[in-house]
Amino acid sequence: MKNALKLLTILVSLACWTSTAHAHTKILTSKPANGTVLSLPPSELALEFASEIRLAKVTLRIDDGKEIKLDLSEQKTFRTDFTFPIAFDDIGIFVVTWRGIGSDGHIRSGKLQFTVSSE
Ligand SMILES: [Cu+2]
Repeated sequence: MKNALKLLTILVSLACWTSTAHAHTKILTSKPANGTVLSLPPSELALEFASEIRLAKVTLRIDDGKEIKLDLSEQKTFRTDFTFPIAFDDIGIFVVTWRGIGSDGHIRSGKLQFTVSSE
């Protein structure tokens, strides 16, 4: 009985420890930042994650129209920083969608958007 209580105490404290220590990989900052309105299209997209992630797919969709898959070939390893050149000059709403596997093995995905407006 005493041992069972001891085990329970260990399990409870372990559960608390893992829940506070565990944080899923998420975006820390991006350039352009989420929600930004720009007057000129950016020349690159930079993503910085809070912990290492191996991205599997990053797409850029413009005004619900054309969707561009960004080239990850040089950035296939686990890392926190990713940079993609953007070589087109559309205006409108840009939606970036990313998906990858965090360093804790969990599949993570997210979205951010920015606007390029001529006004
Ligand atoms: Cu996780």
